[in-house]
Amino acid sequence: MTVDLPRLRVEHAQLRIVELPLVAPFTTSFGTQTVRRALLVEVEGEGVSGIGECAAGVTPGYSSETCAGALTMLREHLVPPVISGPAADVSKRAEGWAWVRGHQMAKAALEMALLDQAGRASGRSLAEMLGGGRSRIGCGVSIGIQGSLAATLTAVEGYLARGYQRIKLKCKPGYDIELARTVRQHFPGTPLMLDANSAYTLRDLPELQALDQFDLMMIEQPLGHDDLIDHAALQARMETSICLDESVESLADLRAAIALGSGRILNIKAGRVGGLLPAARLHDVCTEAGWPVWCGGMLETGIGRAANLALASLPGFSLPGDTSASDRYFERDLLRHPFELAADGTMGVPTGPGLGIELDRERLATTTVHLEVVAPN
Ligand code: NPG
Repeated sequence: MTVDLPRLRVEHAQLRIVELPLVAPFTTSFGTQTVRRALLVEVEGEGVSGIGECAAGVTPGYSSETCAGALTMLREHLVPPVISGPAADVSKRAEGWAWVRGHQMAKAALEMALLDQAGRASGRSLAEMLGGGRSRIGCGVSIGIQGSLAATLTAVEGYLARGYQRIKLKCKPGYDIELARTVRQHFPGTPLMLDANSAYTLRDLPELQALDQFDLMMIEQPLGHDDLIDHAALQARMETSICLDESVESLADLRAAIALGSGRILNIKAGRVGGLLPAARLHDVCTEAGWPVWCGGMLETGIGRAANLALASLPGFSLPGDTSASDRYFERDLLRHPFELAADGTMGVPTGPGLGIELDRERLATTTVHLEVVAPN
Protein backbone atom coordinates (compact mmCIF):
# COMPACT_ATOMS: atom_id res chain seq x y z
CA MET A 1 0.00 0.00 0.00
CA THR A 2 1.72 3.15 -1.11
CA VAL A 3 -1.00 5.79 -1.20
CA ASP A 4 -3.47 7.16 1.34
CA LEU A 5 -7.07 6.23 0.68
CA PRO A 6 -9.78 8.92 0.88
CA ARG A 7 -12.33 8.90 3.68
CA LEU A 8 -15.78 8.57 2.14
CA ARG A 9 -19.38 8.04 3.22
CA VAL A 10 -21.53 5.29 1.76
CA GLU A 11 -25.23 6.15 1.63
CA HIS A 12 -26.70 3.02 0.09
CA ALA A 13 -25.76 -0.19 -1.61
CA GLN A 14 -27.23 -2.56 -4.18
CA LEU A 15 -26.79 -6.30 -4.21
CA ARG A 16 -27.32 -7.86 -7.59
CA ILE A 17 -26.98 -11.32 -9.06
CA VAL A 18 -26.21 -11.70 -12.76
CA GLU A 19 -26.05 -14.82 -14.89
CA LEU A 20 -23.78 -15.05 -17.91
CA PRO A 21 -23.55 -18.26 -19.94
CA LEU A 22 -19.98 -19.52 -20.39
CA VAL A 23 -18.78 -19.97 -23.98
CA ALA A 24 -17.91 -23.58 -23.07
CA PRO A 25 -18.56 -25.74 -19.98
CA PHE A 26 -15.74 -25.59 -17.41
CA THR A 27 -14.98 -28.90 -15.69
CA THR A 28 -12.75 -29.30 -12.65
CA SER A 29 -12.19 -32.21 -10.26
CA PHE A 30 -15.19 -30.89 -8.25
CA GLY A 31 -17.78 -30.35 -10.99
CA THR A 32 -18.89 -28.72 -14.23
CA GLN A 33 -20.01 -25.13 -14.63
CA THR A 34 -21.91 -23.80 -17.66
CA VAL A 35 -22.98 -20.41 -16.32
CA ARG A 36 -21.23 -17.76 -14.25
CA ARG A 37 -23.70 -16.63 -11.62
CA ALA A 38 -22.04 -13.64 -10.01
CA LEU A 39 -22.99 -11.53 -7.03
CA LEU A 40 -22.21 -7.84 -7.55
CA VAL A 41 -22.08 -5.13 -4.89
CA GLU A 42 -22.54 -1.48 -5.79
CA VAL A 43 -21.96 1.25 -3.22
CA GLU A 44 -22.79 4.92 -3.55
CA GLY A 45 -21.93 7.90 -1.42
CA GLU A 46 -20.90 11.55 -1.82
CA GLY A 47 -22.01 11.28 -5.45
CA VAL A 48 -19.48 8.57 -6.30
CA SER A 49 -20.26 4.92 -6.87
CA GLY A 50 -18.13 1.79 -6.87
CA ILE A 51 -18.72 -1.80 -7.88
CA GLY A 52 -17.30 -5.13 -6.75
CA GLU A 53 -17.73 -8.75 -7.79
CA CYS A 54 -17.94 -11.68 -5.43
CA ALA A 55 -15.90 -14.71 -6.46
CA ALA A 56 -18.19 -17.24 -4.77
CA GLY A 57 -19.80 -19.87 -6.96
CA VAL A 58 -23.25 -21.43 -6.76
CA THR A 59 -22.11 -24.60 -4.99
CA PRO A 60 -19.64 -24.92 -2.08
CA GLY A 61 -17.27 -27.20 -4.05
CA TYR A 62 -14.27 -24.90 -4.29
CA SER A 63 -14.73 -23.16 -0.94
CA SER A 64 -17.37 -23.16 1.78
CA GLU A 65 -18.78 -19.89 0.45
CA THR A 66 -21.62 -19.67 -2.06
CA CYS A 67 -23.26 -16.87 -3.97
CA ALA A 68 -26.46 -17.17 -1.89
CA GLY A 69 -24.52 -17.30 1.38
CA ALA A 70 -22.46 -14.24 0.46
CA LEU A 71 -25.66 -12.36 -0.43
CA THR A 72 -27.03 -13.03 3.05
CA MET A 73 -23.73 -12.16 4.72
CA LEU A 74 -23.50 -8.85 2.88
CA ARG A 75 -27.13 -7.95 3.48
CA GLU A 76 -27.20 -8.90 7.17
CA HIS A 77 -23.71 -8.20 8.50
CA LEU A 78 -21.23 -6.50 6.19
CA VAL A 79 -23.11 -3.73 4.38
CA PRO A 80 -25.32 -2.27 7.21
CA PRO A 81 -22.43 -0.88 9.33
CA VAL A 82 -20.86 0.63 6.21
CA ILE A 83 -23.99 2.54 5.15
CA SER A 84 -24.92 3.69 8.64
CA GLY A 85 -21.42 4.65 9.77
CA PRO A 86 -19.39 7.87 9.34
CA ALA A 87 -16.96 8.54 6.51
CA ALA A 88 -14.00 6.16 6.59
CA ASP A 89 -11.22 4.91 4.38
CA VAL A 90 -11.25 1.35 3.05
CA SER A 91 -8.68 0.04 5.56
CA LYS A 92 -10.83 1.37 8.43
CA ARG A 93 -13.90 -0.27 6.92
CA ALA A 94 -12.05 -3.59 6.78
CA GLU A 95 -11.04 -3.21 10.44
CA GLY A 96 -14.75 -2.76 11.11
CA TRP A 97 -15.65 -6.16 9.64
CA ALA A 98 -12.61 -8.01 11.00
CA TRP A 99 -14.81 -9.47 13.76
CA VAL A 100 -16.68 -11.53 11.13
CA ARG A 101 -15.03 -14.94 10.96
CA GLY A 102 -14.37 -16.27 7.46
CA HIS A 103 -16.61 -15.14 4.57
CA GLN A 104 -13.53 -13.93 2.72
CA MET A 105 -15.28 -13.71 -0.65
CA ALA A 106 -18.19 -11.65 0.70
CA LYS A 107 -15.74 -9.25 2.39
CA ALA A 108 -13.61 -9.05 -0.74
CA ALA A 109 -16.60 -8.10 -2.92
CA LEU A 110 -17.51 -5.18 -0.65
CA GLU A 111 -13.87 -4.13 -0.35
CA MET A 112 -13.56 -4.10 -4.17
CA ALA A 113 -16.61 -1.83 -4.45
CA LEU A 114 -15.22 0.53 -1.79
CA LEU A 115 -11.81 0.65 -3.48
CA ASP A 116 -13.48 1.40 -6.81
CA GLN A 117 -15.40 4.24 -5.14
CA ALA A 118 -12.19 5.50 -3.47
CA GLY A 119 -10.32 5.42 -6.77
CA ARG A 120 -13.07 7.24 -8.62
CA ALA A 121 -13.29 9.87 -5.88
CA SER A 122 -9.53 10.50 -5.87
CA GLY A 123 -8.76 9.95 -9.57
CA ARG A 124 -6.42 7.05 -8.88
CA SER A 125 -6.39 3.64 -10.50
CA LEU A 126 -6.74 0.50 -8.40
CA ALA A 127 -3.25 -0.59 -9.49
CA GLU A 128 -1.84 2.69 -8.20
CA MET A 129 -3.71 2.36 -4.90
CA LEU A 130 -2.36 -1.18 -4.41
CA GLY A 131 1.22 -0.19 -5.25
CA GLY A 132 1.36 -1.93 -8.62
CA GLY A 133 3.87 -0.81 -11.21
CA ARG A 134 3.58 -2.94 -14.32
CA SER A 135 1.40 -1.65 -17.16
CA ARG A 136 1.01 -5.00 -18.95
CA ILE A 137 0.49 -8.48 -17.50
CA GLY A 138 1.58 -11.83 -18.94
CA CYS A 139 -1.49 -14.04 -19.24
CA GLY A 140 -2.09 -17.76 -19.01
CA VAL A 141 -5.21 -19.81 -19.54
CA SER A 142 -6.86 -22.56 -17.51
CA ILE A 143 -8.30 -25.47 -19.48
CA GLY A 144 -10.96 -27.57 -17.80
CA ILE A 145 -11.15 -31.36 -18.01
CA GLN A 146 -12.12 -32.18 -21.62
CA GLY A 147 -13.94 -35.19 -23.04
CA SER A 148 -10.78 -36.61 -24.62
CA LEU A 149 -7.05 -36.04 -24.94
CA ALA A 150 -7.60 -35.03 -28.57
CA ALA A 151 -10.03 -32.30 -27.44
CA THR A 152 -7.44 -31.12 -24.90
CA LEU A 153 -4.76 -30.87 -27.59
CA THR A 154 -7.11 -28.87 -29.81
CA ALA A 155 -7.90 -26.50 -26.94
CA VAL A 156 -4.20 -26.04 -26.08
CA GLU A 157 -3.31 -25.38 -29.69
CA GLY A 158 -6.10 -22.79 -30.01
CA TYR A 159 -5.07 -20.88 -26.88
CA LEU A 160 -1.36 -20.93 -27.79
CA ALA A 161 -2.24 -19.60 -31.25
CA ARG A 162 -3.98 -16.67 -29.56
CA GLY A 163 -0.81 -15.93 -27.60
CA TYR A 164 -1.43 -17.27 -24.09
CA GLN A 165 1.92 -17.60 -22.31
CA ARG A 166 1.21 -20.67 -20.20
CA ILE A 167 -1.24 -23.51 -20.14
CA LYS A 168 -2.89 -24.82 -16.99
CA LEU A 169 -4.68 -28.16 -17.23
CA LYS A 170 -7.21 -29.33 -14.69
CA CYS A 171 -6.45 -32.88 -13.57
CA LYS A 172 -7.67 -35.55 -11.17
CA PRO A 173 -6.56 -39.05 -10.15
CA GLY A 174 -6.53 -41.25 -13.25
CA TYR A 175 -6.61 -38.20 -15.54
CA ASP A 176 -3.10 -36.83 -15.14
CA ILE A 177 -0.08 -38.83 -16.33
CA GLU A 178 -1.31 -39.52 -19.85
CA LEU A 179 -2.67 -35.99 -20.02
CA ALA A 180 0.69 -34.44 -19.09
CA ARG A 181 2.62 -36.88 -21.31
CA THR A 182 0.46 -36.19 -24.37
CA VAL A 183 0.41 -32.42 -24.04
CA ARG A 184 4.14 -32.29 -23.25
CA GLN A 185 4.96 -34.44 -26.32
CA HIS A 186 2.97 -32.16 -28.61
CA PHE A 187 4.11 -28.88 -27.05
CA PRO A 188 7.65 -29.55 -25.75
CA GLY A 189 8.65 -25.99 -24.83
CA THR A 190 5.32 -24.67 -23.57
CA PRO A 191 5.13 -23.45 -19.95
CA LEU A 192 2.73 -26.06 -18.57
CA MET A 193 1.16 -26.75 -15.17
CA LEU A 194 -1.54 -28.92 -13.65
CA ASP A 195 -4.28 -27.99 -11.17
CA ALA A 196 -5.88 -30.72 -9.05
CA ASN A 197 -8.25 -28.68 -6.86
CA SER A 198 -7.53 -30.94 -3.87
CA ALA A 199 -8.36 -34.22 -5.64
CA TYR A 200 -5.45 -36.34 -4.30
CA THR A 201 -4.24 -37.74 -0.98
CA LEU A 202 -0.77 -38.93 0.04
CA ARG A 203 -1.89 -42.44 -0.96
CA ASP A 204 -1.52 -41.17 -4.55
CA LEU A 205 2.18 -40.43 -4.02
CA PRO A 206 3.46 -42.69 -6.86
CA GLU A 207 1.00 -41.12 -9.33
CA LEU A 208 2.03 -37.63 -8.25
CA GLN A 209 5.76 -38.43 -8.38
CA ALA A 210 5.32 -39.77 -11.92
CA LEU A 211 4.42 -36.21 -12.95
CA ASP A 212 7.99 -35.08 -12.18
CA GLN A 213 9.15 -36.33 -15.59
CA PHE A 214 7.09 -33.76 -17.56
CA ASP A 215 8.94 -30.56 -16.67
CA LEU A 216 5.86 -28.89 -15.21
CA MET A 217 6.12 -25.34 -13.87
CA MET A 218 4.13 -26.52 -10.86
CA ILE A 219 1.23 -28.62 -9.67
CA GLU A 220 -1.48 -26.58 -7.99
CA GLN A 221 -3.28 -27.71 -4.82
CA PRO A 222 -2.88 -31.46 -5.15
CA LEU A 223 -4.03 -32.31 -1.59
CA GLY A 224 -6.77 -31.34 0.87
CA HIS A 225 -8.30 -27.88 0.67
CA ASP A 226 -7.43 -27.25 4.33
CA ASP A 227 -4.17 -29.18 4.50
CA LEU A 228 -0.63 -27.86 4.95
CA ILE A 229 1.09 -30.80 6.68
CA ASP A 230 0.61 -33.38 3.93
CA HIS A 231 1.54 -30.81 1.29
CA ALA A 232 4.86 -30.34 3.11
CA ALA A 233 5.42 -34.10 3.12
CA LEU A 234 4.59 -34.25 -0.58
CA GLN A 235 6.80 -31.29 -1.50
CA ALA A 236 9.73 -33.05 0.21
CA ARG A 237 9.14 -36.06 -2.06
CA MET A 238 8.41 -34.28 -5.36
CA GLU A 239 10.70 -32.28 -7.61
CA THR A 240 7.84 -30.36 -9.20
CA SER A 241 7.00 -27.25 -7.21
CA ILE A 242 3.69 -27.26 -5.38
CA CYS A 243 1.58 -24.13 -5.73
CA LEU A 244 -0.99 -23.56 -3.00
CA ASP A 245 -4.46 -22.19 -3.70
CA GLU A 246 -7.39 -23.39 -1.52
CA SER A 247 -5.16 -24.02 1.55
CA VAL A 248 -4.22 -20.36 1.97
CA GLU A 249 -7.14 -18.17 3.02
CA SER A 250 -5.24 -15.83 5.33
CA LEU A 251 -1.86 -14.44 6.32
CA ALA A 252 -1.74 -17.00 9.16
CA ASP A 253 -2.21 -19.85 6.66
CA LEU A 254 0.55 -18.43 4.49
CA ARG A 255 3.00 -18.06 7.36
CA ALA A 256 2.35 -21.68 8.36
CA ALA A 257 2.77 -22.86 4.75
CA ILE A 258 6.10 -21.07 4.41
CA ALA A 259 7.35 -22.35 7.79
CA LEU A 260 6.34 -25.92 6.99
CA GLY A 261 7.54 -25.90 3.38
CA SER A 262 4.07 -26.85 2.10
CA GLY A 263 4.90 -25.51 -1.36
CA ARG A 264 7.06 -23.00 -3.19
CA ILE A 265 4.55 -20.86 -5.10
CA LEU A 266 1.26 -19.12 -4.22
CA ASN A 267 -1.79 -18.50 -6.38
CA ILE A 268 -3.27 -15.30 -4.97
CA LYS A 269 -6.99 -14.71 -5.41
CA ALA A 270 -8.26 -11.62 -3.64
CA GLY A 271 -11.63 -13.31 -3.07
CA ARG A 272 -10.09 -16.28 -1.29
CA VAL A 273 -8.07 -14.12 1.11
CA GLY A 274 -10.66 -11.48 2.03
CA GLY A 275 -9.82 -8.67 -0.37
CA LEU A 276 -7.29 -6.83 -2.46
CA LEU A 277 -5.54 -5.17 0.49
CA PRO A 278 -4.97 -8.53 2.26
CA ALA A 279 -3.91 -9.99 -1.12
CA ALA A 280 -1.25 -7.28 -1.45
CA ARG A 281 0.02 -8.15 2.06
CA LEU A 282 0.26 -11.85 1.15
CA HIS A 283 2.20 -10.79 -1.94
CA ASP A 284 4.67 -8.91 0.29
CA VAL A 285 5.16 -11.88 2.61
CA CYS A 286 5.72 -14.23 -0.36
CA THR A 287 8.26 -11.82 -1.82
CA GLU A 288 10.19 -11.79 1.47
CA ALA A 289 10.09 -15.60 1.58
CA GLY A 290 11.24 -15.94 -2.04
CA TRP A 291 7.93 -17.46 -3.19
CA PRO A 292 6.88 -16.31 -6.67
CA VAL A 293 3.15 -15.56 -6.95
CA TRP A 294 0.57 -15.34 -9.71
CA CYS A 295 -2.99 -14.15 -9.89
CA GLY A 296 -5.72 -16.78 -10.02
CA GLY A 297 -9.15 -16.48 -11.53
CA MET A 298 -12.66 -17.59 -10.59
CA LEU A 299 -14.41 -17.16 -13.94
CA GLU A 300 -15.01 -13.52 -13.07
CA THR A 301 -16.84 -11.12 -15.35
CA GLY A 302 -14.89 -8.09 -16.54
CA ILE A 303 -15.50 -6.42 -13.15
CA GLY A 304 -13.51 -8.96 -11.14
CA ARG A 305 -11.12 -9.38 -14.05
CA ALA A 306 -10.18 -5.66 -13.85
CA ALA A 307 -9.35 -6.07 -10.17
CA ASN A 308 -7.23 -9.16 -10.95
CA LEU A 309 -5.22 -7.23 -13.53
CA ALA A 310 -4.58 -4.42 -11.05
CA LEU A 311 -3.43 -6.91 -8.41
CA ALA A 312 -1.20 -8.72 -10.90
CA SER A 313 0.63 -5.47 -11.61
CA LEU A 314 2.44 -5.77 -8.24
CA PRO A 315 6.12 -6.70 -8.68
CA GLY A 316 6.04 -10.17 -7.07
CA PHE A 317 3.51 -11.45 -9.64
CA SER A 318 6.31 -12.84 -11.76
CA LEU A 319 4.41 -15.78 -13.30
CA PRO A 320 1.56 -15.58 -15.85
CA GLY A 321 -1.79 -15.94 -14.08
CA ASP A 322 -5.33 -17.06 -14.93
CA THR A 323 -5.98 -13.53 -16.14
CA SER A 324 -7.52 -14.45 -19.46
CA ALA A 325 -9.45 -12.26 -21.90
CA SER A 326 -13.25 -11.77 -21.69
CA ASP A 327 -13.88 -13.92 -24.78
CA ARG A 328 -12.30 -16.94 -23.08
CA TYR A 329 -15.38 -17.01 -20.83
CA PHE A 330 -18.27 -15.00 -22.30
CA GLU A 331 -19.85 -14.13 -25.66
CA ARG A 332 -20.52 -10.71 -24.24
CA ASP A 333 -19.03 -9.39 -21.01
CA LEU A 334 -20.53 -6.73 -18.74
CA LEU A 335 -18.13 -4.06 -20.04
CA ARG A 336 -18.33 -1.57 -22.91
CA HIS A 337 -14.72 -2.48 -23.71
CA PRO A 338 -14.07 -6.14 -22.89
CA PHE A 339 -10.57 -7.28 -21.96
CA GLU A 340 -8.59 -8.40 -24.99
CA LEU A 341 -5.37 -10.36 -25.23
CA ALA A 342 -2.55 -8.88 -27.30
CA ALA A 343 -0.70 -11.17 -29.73
CA ASP A 344 2.24 -11.38 -27.29
CA GLY A 345 -0.03 -12.88 -24.62
CA THR A 346 -0.25 -9.77 -22.45
CA MET A 347 -3.15 -7.60 -21.32
CA GLY A 348 -3.05 -3.97 -20.29
CA VAL A 349 -3.67 -3.03 -16.68
CA PRO A 350 -6.59 -0.57 -16.50
CA THR A 351 -5.37 2.98 -15.93
CA GLY A 352 -8.65 4.84 -15.35
CA PRO A 353 -9.87 5.77 -11.85
CA GLY A 354 -10.84 2.86 -9.60
CA LEU A 355 -11.34 -0.37 -11.52
CA GLY A 356 -10.94 1.66 -14.72
CA ILE A 357 -13.87 -0.01 -16.48
CA GLU A 358 -17.00 1.24 -18.20
CA LEU A 359 -20.00 -0.93 -17.43
CA ASP A 360 -22.35 -1.98 -20.22
CA ARG A 361 -25.48 -1.01 -18.26
CA GLU A 362 -27.80 -2.57 -20.82
CA ARG A 363 -25.99 -5.92 -20.58
CA LEU A 364 -26.02 -5.60 -16.80
CA ALA A 365 -29.80 -5.10 -16.84
CA THR A 366 -30.54 -8.02 -19.17
CA THR A 367 -28.34 -10.47 -17.23
CA THR A 368 -29.71 -9.49 -13.80
CA VAL A 369 -31.75 -12.20 -12.08
CA HIS A 370 -31.94 -10.61 -8.62
CA LEU A 371 -31.64 -7.05 -7.35
CA GLU A 372 -32.08 -5.59 -3.89
CA VAL A 373 -31.22 -2.29 -2.24
CA VAL A 374 -29.69 -2.02 1.21
CA ALA A 375 -30.51 1.38 2.70
CA PRO A 376 -29.97 2.80 6.21
CA ASN A 377 -32.72 1.94 8.70
O1 NPG B 1 -9.62 -18.25 -15.65
O2 NPG B 1 -11.02 -17.43 -14.20
C1 NPG B 1 -10.40 -18.37 -14.72
C2 NPG B 1 -10.55 -19.73 -14.15
C3 NPG B 1 -9.28 -20.24 -13.62
O3 NPG B 1 -9.11 -22.55 -13.22
C4 NPG B 1 -9.48 -21.48 -12.83
N1 NPG B 1 -10.11 -21.30 -11.67
O4 NPG B 1 -9.45 -23.65 -9.13
O5 NPG B 1 -8.47 -21.85 -9.72
C5 NPG B 1 -9.41 -22.63 -9.82
C6 NPG B 1 -10.48 -22.40 -10.84
C7 NPG B 1 -11.85 -22.13 -10.32
C8 NPG B 1 -12.82 -21.67 -11.16
C9 NPG B 1 -12.19 -22.32 -9.02
C10 NPG B 1 -14.09 -21.40 -10.73
C11 NPG B 1 -13.47 -22.06 -8.59
C12 NPG B 1 -14.41 -21.61 -9.44
